[in-house]
Amino acid sequence: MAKKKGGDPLVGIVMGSDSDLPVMEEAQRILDQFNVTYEVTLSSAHRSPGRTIRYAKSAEERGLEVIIVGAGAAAHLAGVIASETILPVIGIPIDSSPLKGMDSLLSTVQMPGGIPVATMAIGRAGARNAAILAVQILALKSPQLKEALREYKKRLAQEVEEKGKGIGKGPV
Ligand code: RP5
Repeated sequence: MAKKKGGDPLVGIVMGSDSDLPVMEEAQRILDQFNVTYEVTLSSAHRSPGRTIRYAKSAEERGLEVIIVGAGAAAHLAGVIASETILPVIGIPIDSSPLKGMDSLLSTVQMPGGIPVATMAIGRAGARNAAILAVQILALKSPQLKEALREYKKRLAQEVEEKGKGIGKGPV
């Protein structure tokens, strides 16, 4: 069912189509940076509903702690998975349709009350942030991940300082 990366996976990454992979690889890249283990699964709420439900129902007992879901167009995948698990589900709207992700943004973020999906930005930035949010959730019980997140934020700030030097002299 799934491709596993680095031991027992803590994060499940699910996407609705192999065409979503280039965006979802950004989430994998960030989890790799933090040495967080994950598995990657292809399943569609529409084309393979049975497989999707089996995935969601078994996620917790298989040891996953967070699920990241990317889907495009009329994107029901994150909501369907969230309906069958108590694990936190982070949704990434994929810009794969003629509406450039506005359709998937609305169908992922506008969950009716009772079944939350933590919805990120459309596309690659959303995939990146989904992975960081997953690490933040895991960090609640991991001092190492907390420290790694602090370092990550420091690096982001340093990059701005460095890039700022190339732009010109500012007040700070
Ligand atoms: C969604 O439909 C997938 O998540 C994908 O973003 C979109 C298009 O899928 P393909 O037709 O490229 O397989 O279910």
